[in-house]
Amino acid sequence: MKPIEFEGVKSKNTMAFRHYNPTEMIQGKSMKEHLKFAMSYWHTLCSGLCDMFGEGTLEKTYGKHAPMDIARAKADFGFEFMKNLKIEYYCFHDTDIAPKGDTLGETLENVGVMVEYLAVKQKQTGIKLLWGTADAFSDKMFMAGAATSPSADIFAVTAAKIKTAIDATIKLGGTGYVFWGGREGYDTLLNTDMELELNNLARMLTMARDYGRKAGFKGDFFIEPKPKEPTKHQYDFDTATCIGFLKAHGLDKDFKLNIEANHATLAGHTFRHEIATARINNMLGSIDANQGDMLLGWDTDQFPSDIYEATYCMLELLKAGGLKNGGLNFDAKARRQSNTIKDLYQGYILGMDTYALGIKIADRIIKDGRIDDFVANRYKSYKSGIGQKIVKGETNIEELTKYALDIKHITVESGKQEYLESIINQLMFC
Ligand code: XUL
Ligand code: CO
Repeated sequence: MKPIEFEGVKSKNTMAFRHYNPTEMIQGKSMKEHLKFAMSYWHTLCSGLCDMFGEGTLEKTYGKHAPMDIARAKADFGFEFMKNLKIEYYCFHDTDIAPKGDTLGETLENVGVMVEYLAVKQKQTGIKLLWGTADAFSDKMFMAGAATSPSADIFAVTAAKIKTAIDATIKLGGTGYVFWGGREGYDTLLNTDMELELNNLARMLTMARDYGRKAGFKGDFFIEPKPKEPTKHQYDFDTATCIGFLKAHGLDKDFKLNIEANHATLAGHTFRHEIATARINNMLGSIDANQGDMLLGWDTDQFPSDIYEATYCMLELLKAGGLKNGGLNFDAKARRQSNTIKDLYQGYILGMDTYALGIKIADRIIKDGRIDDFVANRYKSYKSGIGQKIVKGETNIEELTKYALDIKHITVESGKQEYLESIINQLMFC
């Protein structure tokens, strides 16, 4: 496979970048610094593209038979794949990189062996770990949750897996550690002590944070919200819920959000809403870049192709001043019928170009200034007079009542949504 090159917008080659030009400068930083693309180990190197109704359609054993040989071959393929795509980061679960052993001890040992192997690969290629995580959802022992399991033994096993994954993240220089509470939720309150489960979840996050800091982890812990699937009701429902939970348990200084596009839509929000909620709370951490299908009610994890979504995401990121310890991880898989390695390359190229075009348009929107000016002007009544007093906390309900009684004419101006949308289209298709 030849490395994928930037050929520019005139190119019709779907095995080349038309927009992603790593060294192109936007607002004083190169595209690759802004975007920090990452490969998801699980979808890219492990998933055989099976679905609930059928087996996999793409073989992912890399011509090997013994589990540890497959694990090493997987890593070899992955690093070659990232090099070819100019992707400088990756993300993994413990279970992605190493096979399960006969005992928990053996499983964790396998992780340790593969961490050494990955460290060498990183050194050889300059590719870095963005974030690590523990899979505490796929094994059947987690059927009723991990940190929120009714079994204290499962809580302990979860702790052991998280400790090992934090150690792996530190060893490999990862700048983030993710918690996605896949089964941290419930299907029915008839069998659930929600109060104990939520407190146990906080206990686990607190222990993990304390251990990580003690062991020298300087990066961010991330929570990845998702409202449902696999459980009916997941505790980390959306960004606002997670922020409330983190603040209630004193975890908001160490934790930020890892926001996934498809999870946002499952929660009934736009992707931009979730990112903006994290941004205004100073808790925007990282992005899982993918998209869902509006006609399917589950997490389809498709490669992002929606330029509007990518543009609004990049607009928020630019406003937030970028992602410090996070990046754009393609938590995305090719469709089941797209079952060749070439499809996988084309999926990544599509996703990377979508975001590269998105940041170019976001930059145009900011430079054009009409949208920002409109919003600033819409709230101008808070810049002086009574509005300024409200914002500065210099008034009270009695003074406001007196003021309101003296108002002669009230005008609420048009919100001009159509005007604003036409500006977006002008800037998008120029
Ligand atoms: C599942 C999901 C996970 C997390 C990491 O929907 O998004 O892959 O990103 O556990
Ligand atoms: Co994800």
